Amino acid sequence: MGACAAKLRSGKPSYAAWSTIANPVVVEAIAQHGFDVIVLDGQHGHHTRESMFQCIAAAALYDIPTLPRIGVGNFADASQLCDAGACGIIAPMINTVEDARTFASFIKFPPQGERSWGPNRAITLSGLDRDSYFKAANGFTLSIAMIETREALTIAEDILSVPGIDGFLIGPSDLSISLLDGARIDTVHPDVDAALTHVLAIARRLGKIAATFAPNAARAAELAARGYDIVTAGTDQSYLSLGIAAELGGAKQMAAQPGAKSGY
Ligand code: 3PY
Ligand code: MG
Repeated sequence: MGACAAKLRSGKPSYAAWSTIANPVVVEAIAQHGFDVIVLDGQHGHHTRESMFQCIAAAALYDIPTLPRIGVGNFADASQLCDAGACGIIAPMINTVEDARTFASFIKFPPQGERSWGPNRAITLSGLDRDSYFKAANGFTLSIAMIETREALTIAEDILSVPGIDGFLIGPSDLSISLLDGARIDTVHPDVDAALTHVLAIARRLGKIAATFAPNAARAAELAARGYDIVTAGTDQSYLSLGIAAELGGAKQMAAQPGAKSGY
């Protein structure tokens, strides 16, 4: 867990998988492909607290850290998922300084926050003893606040300055809906792009982690090159679609070439 936080703060881009299918077998399949971290989506994905507990363990088998995304305002889940061994938590719709303070308080132990003691599995996964975990946990259990409304963007510096907030993740879909006053979803609209640059600059100044969502490899590469610390590259549903298209397309192509051998 300490290694996860260090990696995400290293200044080198980390590629995140985005898991929506609430099944540890799928997470194990994803974990074999070299992602740095796996987001478990409990806001719009199908994950429940139970499935996240299982998937944190499934990813840990491959030494891959996990960042669960909780539902809006489900801060109590945030503490419990840290107890279960998550490397940190992504909280959607952090729109006020008060939201940010409350979120951080559930992630950090006193005196910084109010996280209640009980990290049963996190201690085992961290390899630390009780006292060392208690001493170090506030430094490596990450609170990532989602900035995805006009309101949040306006006070991004204040949100990121809240003690105990470790970084931000821009949700480009919701942000575009908000910035375009509900007219449409346009994740590459110039205003969204300007927001990506603006909040990244604030994070660099304050020494916070910068993360965002990219729906595909090309956008992920672009955002990594711009200096983002964590970029997603698609979701498990897109990985499935790409794999299916490649297999089915490949089969049809082979079938059109009589005599081609599979080698199987
Ligand atoms: C958004 O784009 O709004 C997200 O929450 C990330 O997918
Ligand atoms: Mg969103």
